[in-house]
Amino acid sequence: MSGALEHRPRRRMDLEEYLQGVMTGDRTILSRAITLVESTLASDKQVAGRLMERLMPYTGNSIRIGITGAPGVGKSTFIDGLGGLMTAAGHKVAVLAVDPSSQETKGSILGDKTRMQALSQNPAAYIRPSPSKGMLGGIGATTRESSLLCEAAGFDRILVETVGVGQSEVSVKEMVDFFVLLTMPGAGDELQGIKKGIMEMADLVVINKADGERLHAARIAQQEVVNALHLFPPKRSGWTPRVCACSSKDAKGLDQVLLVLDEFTRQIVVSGFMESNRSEQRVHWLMQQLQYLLERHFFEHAEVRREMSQVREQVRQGQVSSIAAANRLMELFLK
Ligand SMILES: Nc1nc2c(ncn2[C@@H]2O[C@H](COP(=O)(O)OP(=O)(O)OP(=O)(O)O)[C@@H](O)[C@H]2O)c(=O)[nH]1
Ligand SMILES: [Mg+2]
Repeated sequence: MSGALEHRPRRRMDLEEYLQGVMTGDRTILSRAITLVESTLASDKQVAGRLMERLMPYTGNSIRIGITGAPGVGKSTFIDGLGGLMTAAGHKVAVLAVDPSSQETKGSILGDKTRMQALSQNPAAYIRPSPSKGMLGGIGATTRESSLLCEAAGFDRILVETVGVGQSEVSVKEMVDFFVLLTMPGAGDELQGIKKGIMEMADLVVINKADGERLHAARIAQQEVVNALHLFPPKRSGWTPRVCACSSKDAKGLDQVLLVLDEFTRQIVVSGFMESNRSEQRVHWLMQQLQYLLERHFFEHAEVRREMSQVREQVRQGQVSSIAAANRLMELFLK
């Protein structure tokens, strides 16, 4: 059925078709539903909103896992291996790759598919690159909805890959249960600065590429990270972060990662953190959504749009202060 749909010119699907398709796990329709929630067209937004509303009761039955790390550290290869183990254990795996560079380098989406070679051929897996930069609402604004769609489609392991270079991992942290930081031997300087902030968020740090001549360095790196983690305050979840070493390329050590994930899940389900964390995340999502809507309505407001370029010019020339100008535009909006 999916093939037939793909080759026909795209006709608009109605809400019931989206619903049916997603709920029966039809991948083509799932993909179109994700495209729908990513759309910035007002008419699409409306259908997307109703679709999400109807599907919400069928979401939540998954473990959401965020995977971050510097470019090239091996995230996709890691997910390829880990996802394979998950499907072998009977799970259905959805991978959402949030790629901050995909706006500029269109090639990286293709790159990700090829780097997840096994998983992209796996009938129990679904891989979807997500736009991020340049999207209204910012990184991850639609990734959350995409992951809910995947849950409604029956995927019970959601893996979100994001490059740890800025804000994206913070947004991803806000939508997952379990947060993994991938690093590699010789990346010792990563313990400084921004990486430290990311490491503090991690439930698990994986030293990847622990193979070949990097094996020894991997052991050292592992100890360094263990030491670094001791310096952070205890987590709200009560979970003590772990450090694993693995070779995604040789599929070594990935089973250990799954064991840690299982232990983590058991612990946060029992303690109630899983539920309370998801509740907090829903509130966070509400606030994000409000910000997005306010911003959109503001910049689409007819009067604001009419005045905007002139006001910008006045500010540029130094005739009006930025604050006074912002206040004036806000008055127009609120009138
Ligand atoms: N030796 C070794 N190489 C690895 C391992 N995992 C990944 N690589 C290699 O590292 C390179 C980058 O791997 P990717 O999986 O694409 O890394 P990534 O973090 O997803 O990269 P971006 O998505 O571009 O940020 C590829 O050439 C992989 O073959 C590993 O465990 N050992
Ligand atoms: Mg990748």
